[in-house]
Amino acid sequence: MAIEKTFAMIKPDTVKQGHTGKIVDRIEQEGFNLVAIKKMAMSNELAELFYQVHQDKPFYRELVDYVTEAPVVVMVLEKDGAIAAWRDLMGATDPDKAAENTIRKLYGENIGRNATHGSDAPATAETEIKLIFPELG
Ligand code: DAT
Ligand code: MG
Repeated sequence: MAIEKTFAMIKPDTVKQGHTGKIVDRIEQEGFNLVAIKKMAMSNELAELFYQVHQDKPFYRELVDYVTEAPVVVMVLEKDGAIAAWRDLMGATDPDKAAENTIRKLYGENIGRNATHGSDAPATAETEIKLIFPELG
């Protein structure tokens, strides 16, 4: 496997509930290098761009409203096969279907409010990192 970077986000309700430290601890335990981390408020414009691929989905507006309701914690994670590794650690999109002890199983409320985000492919990871961490460019 190759060393990869992925983009990770802890969504607003999960941040508000005080789960950030536990999630970051878990990320480090799993051997990811925490390349960058910051807490930020996503503007409506940024959230719309970030979720552009879902703009025709029925849940698009709900998704944009969710990630803009309070600050998020965003990260760049690095590891061998980081993209799949972070998605594995998060668990399935629907927390009810996520494996035991995955982050979405532990902290997700439902398929819409599912605690965290992770890039799904190398091209997406690059786009998301550039959009949210322009200062790393
Ligand atoms: P993932 O975040 O696992 O990559 P996705 O890219 O298919 O999942 O969807 C992006 C987000 O949209 C997901 O994290 C939560 C929301 N979402 C997906 N499917 C949904 C649905 N059926 N109803 C409501 N929200 C949904
Ligand atoms: Mg996705």
